[in-house]
Amino acid sequence: MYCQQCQESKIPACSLGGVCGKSKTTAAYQDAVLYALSGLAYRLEAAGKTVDPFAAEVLFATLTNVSFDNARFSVYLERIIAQRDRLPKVAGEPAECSWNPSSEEDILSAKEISLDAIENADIRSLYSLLLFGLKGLAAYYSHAVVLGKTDDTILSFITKGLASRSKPLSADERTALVLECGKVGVTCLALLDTANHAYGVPEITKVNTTPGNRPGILVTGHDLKDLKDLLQATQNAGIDIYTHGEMLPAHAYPALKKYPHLKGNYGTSWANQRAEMAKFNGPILFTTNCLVPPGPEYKHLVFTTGAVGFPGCHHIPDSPNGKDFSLLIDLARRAAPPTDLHTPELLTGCAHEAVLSLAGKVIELINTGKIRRFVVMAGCDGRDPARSYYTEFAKALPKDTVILTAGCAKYRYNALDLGDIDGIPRVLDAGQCNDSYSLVVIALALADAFKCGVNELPISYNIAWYEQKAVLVLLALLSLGVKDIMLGPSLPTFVTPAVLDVLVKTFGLQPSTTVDADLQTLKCV
Ligand code: FSO
Ligand code: SF4
Repeated sequence: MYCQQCQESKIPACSLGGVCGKSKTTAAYQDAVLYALSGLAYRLEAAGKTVDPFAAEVLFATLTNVSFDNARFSVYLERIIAQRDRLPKVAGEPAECSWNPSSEEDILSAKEISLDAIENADIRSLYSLLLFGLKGLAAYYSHAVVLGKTDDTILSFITKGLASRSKPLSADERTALVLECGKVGVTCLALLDTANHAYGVPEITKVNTTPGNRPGILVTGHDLKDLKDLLQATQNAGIDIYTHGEMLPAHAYPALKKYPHLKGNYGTSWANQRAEMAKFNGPILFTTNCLVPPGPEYKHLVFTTGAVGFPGCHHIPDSPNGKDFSLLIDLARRAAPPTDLHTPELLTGCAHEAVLSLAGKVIELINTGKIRRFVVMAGCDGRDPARSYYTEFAKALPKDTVILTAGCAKYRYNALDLGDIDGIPRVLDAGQCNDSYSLVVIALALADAFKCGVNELPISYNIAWYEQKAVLVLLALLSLGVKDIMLGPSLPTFVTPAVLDVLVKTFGLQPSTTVDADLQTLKCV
């Protein structure tokens, strides 16, 4: 096992099991499907074809905290190999085009499928950066596909990226692929933004966090369609639906907030789920990451769907007639109401349309000096105690600064009462990490209004990363020319000193340090 893909990676890699709970066997299955996908992509590229959305689902399943289900990885692997073997062989093709394990032992003993089989550390680092960006891209693309939006140029790039694994490319060529991944990432985030409008334009919305006295179902992850379908299936069922973690921004969509039994949000970020979910009392639906191996108090209440999987938990598969939530609903009917966690009301829905409808006022506040700076504090939350830095940073920001956020990073400061500036909230939550595009649209609109480049704006970036969607968002920002991004709470272990040097020299990427020093560096004080 050699996994470095998330911020919790041991140094240099998780090798005996993951901090995330991933076993050596699951890690081997994930390596196996990724290796086989590269072989499939190589043959598809040679035939002038692209991977299909199934490949995006497989990539999504290998993202941190999505699937721990070896049986499903085994089914994925068979399907990838069958697809690959129907394609013509290519002269001089790499070993991944013909790898065909016949047992779990074959998978566990295959050294060549692991990323550390790529001997040159810098080439491995650049391919890792690309592969992890591709995982984020595939996750966002899968969300868009579910809502009926597709784009073949994205599948074409996923094919090109996966096929590059064993090609004799130079470091410069691999760097170019990484940057191209960011560019395609912007296209994909824009596609997803359009797709999410299936539920209307997000509105700035206050979200209740006090549970009612009926039993409920807790919905976590990022898949808005699963939530919508469940809301539809539970009308008049005598139960309430609650959002958790990255599902909080769902309350801002007109087509979702119209359901009176969408009762509120329960709990905070994914990192606190074991303590919080044990108190929910009713069933929990995981539509995407982040899934933490559940504790015995509530494991029997955990349902997964989409790419998510955990052995021993009930999985609700896709179906042409719609997903069957009946078991989940039956269980909810017999549950006790959620235990009150006594968390404050939250604000969400500050996506680009809502913020830009206030653009006149925002520009006036900037011109009069009442807003001195915006700080983009988007990204992920996590278990690392060092992440209390983000709470302290938010608290220490002067009162004439505004935080722009998206993703679960916001849970480090969205319950603080940071007030407003002449009615503009000091924490503007654009939504999920899936909605990071909103922050780009806001920045580009301000650059347009002030007739300057995006780096001349009074905006600083202090991004928190955890998993591979954040890698894609970072690459997307770099591809748009955003400079001097600060990244924390620690730099990826998969980035070698030489690769980091390129990122520092070309983009001014910098690690976060201490609150006081970073407030200065980011021109916040
Ligand atoms: Fe968070 Fe997890 Fe949205 Fe990530 S729930 S950490 S970037 O998977 O997806 O922000
Ligand atoms: Fe370790 Fe993160 Fe990989 Fe899990 S996903 S095995 S915590 S590097």
